[in-house]
Amino acid sequence: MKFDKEEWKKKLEERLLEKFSVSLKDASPFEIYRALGETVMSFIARDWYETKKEYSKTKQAFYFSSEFLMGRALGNNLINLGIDKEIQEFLKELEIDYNQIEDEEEDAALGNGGLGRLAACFMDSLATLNLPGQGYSIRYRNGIFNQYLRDGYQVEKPETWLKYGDVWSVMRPEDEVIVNFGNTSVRALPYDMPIIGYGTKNINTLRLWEAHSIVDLDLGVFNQQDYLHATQDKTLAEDISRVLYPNDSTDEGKKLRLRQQYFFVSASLQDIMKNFKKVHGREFSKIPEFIAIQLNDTHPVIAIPELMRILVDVEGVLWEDAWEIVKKTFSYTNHTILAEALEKWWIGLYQEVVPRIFQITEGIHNQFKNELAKLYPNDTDRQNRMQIIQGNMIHMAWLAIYGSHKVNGVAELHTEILKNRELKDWYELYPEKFLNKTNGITQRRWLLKSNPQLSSYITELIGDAWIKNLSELKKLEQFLDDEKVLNKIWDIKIEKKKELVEYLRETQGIDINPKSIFDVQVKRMHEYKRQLLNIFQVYNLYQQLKQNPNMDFTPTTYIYGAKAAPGYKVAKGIIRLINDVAQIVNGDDEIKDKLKVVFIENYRVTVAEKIFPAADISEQISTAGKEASGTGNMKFMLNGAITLGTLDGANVEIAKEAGEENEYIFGMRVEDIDELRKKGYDPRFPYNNITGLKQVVDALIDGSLSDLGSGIYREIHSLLMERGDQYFVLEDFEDYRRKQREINRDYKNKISWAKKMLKNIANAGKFSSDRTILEYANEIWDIKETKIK
Ligand code: GPQ
Repeated sequence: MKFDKEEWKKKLEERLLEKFSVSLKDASPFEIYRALGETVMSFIARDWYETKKEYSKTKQAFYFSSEFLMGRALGNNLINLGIDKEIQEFLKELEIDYNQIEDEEEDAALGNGGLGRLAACFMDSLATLNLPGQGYSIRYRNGIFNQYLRDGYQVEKPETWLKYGDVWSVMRPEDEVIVNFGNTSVRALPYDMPIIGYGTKNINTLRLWEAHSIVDLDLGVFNQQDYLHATQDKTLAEDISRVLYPNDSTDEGKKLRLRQQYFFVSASLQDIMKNFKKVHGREFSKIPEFIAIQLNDTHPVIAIPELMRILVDVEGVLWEDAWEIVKKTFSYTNHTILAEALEKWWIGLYQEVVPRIFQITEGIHNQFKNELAKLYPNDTDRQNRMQIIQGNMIHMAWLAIYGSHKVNGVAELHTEILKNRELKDWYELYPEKFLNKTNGITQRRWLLKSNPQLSSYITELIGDAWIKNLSELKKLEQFLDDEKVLNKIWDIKIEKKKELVEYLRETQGIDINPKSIFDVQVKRMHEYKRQLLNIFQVYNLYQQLKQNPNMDFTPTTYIYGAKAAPGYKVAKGIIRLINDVAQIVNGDDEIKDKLKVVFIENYRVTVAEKIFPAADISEQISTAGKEASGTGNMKFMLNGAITLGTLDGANVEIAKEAGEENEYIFGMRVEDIDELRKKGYDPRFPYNNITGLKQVVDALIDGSLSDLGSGIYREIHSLLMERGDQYFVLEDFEDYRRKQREINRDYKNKISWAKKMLKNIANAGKFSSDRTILEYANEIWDIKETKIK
């Protein structure tokens, strides 16, 4: 976009006056933020409209996801429009601090973690690649909770991003639809967020539905007798879009959750069908030629019976014809093999919430049951394993696979595990449905925006084509032996570390040495991610440094950031444990210049943008086979952090791209775990035989550490020692500690370390979400570039 300073100034002044009756000179940061946002919205309005018009003529992909973890929009939008520097300069001339303006924006935190952030990165890539793709979800009034620490324990407070409204959404009352549940109906009111592509005029859309009571429509209901009942009804309806479920990779099976899922899926399908009919009339057999719908994990899978309902009940299409359409329209992404995440609904609840959808689901189930009986007449075990309804439960993943033409995992290893293990029966039945789509991240937010220093330097070295084509980074390999370049990327890292130090001093009052190694683990708190292994190593290190004060040691800062699901006691206990160790270590005068432990409160997208560029070590230490992909690992790599990780998820591909010698890979692999399981794993073996391990584990119960009486440390101790240590924390401890020592030595050699950094950056090209999205576009959705002029 061309930037005309006078025009912007005029528009901004007009907005401030019209909206807040204030002059530019007297406006508060909030007012300026708002006016800036509205000015951006007014400038993009025409392109947004044009994009919609063009897309309606072609095949479009719709990304159905219960989560979109967008973060802030202002900075990203300005960058993608190519006017960020100009705006910053312009504000500076007016003596306005851009950072202060930016800080007025709340994160749009409509997601828990990786799955939601992936959806957000995909939106950026779709728009940048001029691809007709749109997101659909819920406009939760409260996103993921804000986390505070009290006595080292997590406390949750509601998140309220819509407190003052949202400048980046446009309400579209003309597109409102009614969603019918068994006994009630609710209004679904859409809000559209523009998704601005980088360096293009295309502006895609994320449509979020807000739930309202139908009584708002019909004031006649508010007669005297019915008043109380009517307000009750209103609350019930509005509850649907009130709050994001705060569980990451676990299923709660709650009624409100099912209502949320059906609500947004039904509204989205009605919307899609309305637009389809405007262009194609009743030629429903053409639906798969113009519509592709991606089901982001099982959460939106109820879309399969819902589209059947719309086609059969509303449009009068024959069941058999409708089923053919459905199968060609949907595809499904699996994001986990954790059993506790695979959604299953109790039929009683499902029937109560969506009775007609239950009948249709039963119809699909019976149809498939008959197919199975013909396919495997002599294998009733297999028939039973694959039933969509088993006992009293509806298996949403099974429904998804049966009703989709493509099923994908999110990293090579993950897809292989699905094919050979979790979904083996299904892969044998439908080998042609299965494919891999390794996740990716957008380099616009995760390098260009979050690390302007490294971005400019890369551009200085190889030009700026990497912004749209990340494999360009490979050209950096020509500088692997150039000490000037190596020194410079080291210096940039130090600069980013200093910025993080400053931020943590201001927000949490902590003092950190920017020359120490920044060893970082940021992600949701979960046993399988093994933050416990990390903190055990730190505690062991602390004991060693106490015993041996002259030990050769490079000062290290261990940094953590993680939210725990509010009902997940063990995860909350581990947060307390980290803070407990932090207090001991940081409070020890003999140690505090060597070792520091920091827990960053309320980890979220905006803080992540400060953390990734400042990290030296990227902790990716999940139990092999458990992390489907990971995407934080890619953000670290792109910013020159070295992976300390197991061969799990996309770590495998990261090590392959950068060379295993440029990462610190440790621990059991998937096959080793299988073997050990077969042999019988006894955690008492490492506990008794690995030096120092016993002291660490026992510290949980011998009074060295304190959970302040909650009993959670004893619980963790028992999970390890009496209940089999199912994530192999003790088994992997020794190898992990060995790699930590190696890192500590290697870091001293600045040039060889910087070379590793550069190797990682240069080989991060594969992990752009642009690559991922192009694969989805070509191999699953069959959508084509549709560029706006
Ligand atoms: N993931 Cl099933 C989530 O963030 N939430 C979920 O509910 C499920 C998966 C993650 C997964 O754990 C990561 O390994 C992936 O990188 C991420 O999805 C995106 O695929």
